[in-house]
Amino acid sequence: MRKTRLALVSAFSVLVLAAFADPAAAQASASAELINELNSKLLYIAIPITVLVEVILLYAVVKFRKNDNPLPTKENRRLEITWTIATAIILLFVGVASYGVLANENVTYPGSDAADMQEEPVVVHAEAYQWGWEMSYPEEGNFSTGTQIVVPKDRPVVVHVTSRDVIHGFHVPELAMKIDAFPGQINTVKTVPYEEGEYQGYCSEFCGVSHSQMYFTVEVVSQQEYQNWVAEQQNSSSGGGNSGSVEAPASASAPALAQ
Ligand SMILES: [Cu+2]
Repeated sequence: MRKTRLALVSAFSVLVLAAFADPAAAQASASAELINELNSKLLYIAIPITVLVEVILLYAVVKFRKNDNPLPTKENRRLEITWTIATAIILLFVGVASYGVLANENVTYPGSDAADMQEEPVVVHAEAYQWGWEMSYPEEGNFSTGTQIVVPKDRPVVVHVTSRDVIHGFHVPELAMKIDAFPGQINTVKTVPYEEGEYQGYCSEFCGVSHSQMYFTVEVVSQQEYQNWVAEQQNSSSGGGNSGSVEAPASASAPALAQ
């Protein structure tokens, strides 16, 4: 019995330590930071509760395994009040913590009027169609870049997402950006990218035979690189060219599946 208890206590301690020792990895965007932090917070609550329930269960199974004459539990008002209040406090914490994240404009964008951004955002228009994407920059001369989005680091980015035909989905998992693309409607998603790099995006709503080829890329670059890129795009679009001259569009690097 002592050994079992010792084993359970050590297992519990290891779990708790592992949960807290997990280093807060650098997050790719403001949205990813909010969502991943909430996830960890909820995990810190869920792990002790899970362990506690399992310990009580195992204890009861072992302790009463040879009980031939089981008696019903007596009413214990104090215990009932305790677990009711404890549960209420935990649920309240979960609710408040989740609402705080859900109400953040980097998770649920409230619309252009409600958003109070300190810095002028980069605006990207993303139009989905069967089967591809047409990205454009309406506030930079409306040039199109095919399946390529380029945005500067540490500046708000607003993506207006719509569809030409059926329902698609705009999803960039690493930046924690996801929103449906509806025909005849514009849905907006916002974030602030923190880490330079190339992020894979794709359609998250099954939309037909070539759904799996609806890739796009989000490239996060420095402010200076972004300015240069915009100037280059504006020059090439006024000269008759159109799309992504910096690098090949995502569809070229994505696995080419037979149509
Ligand atoms: Cu699609």
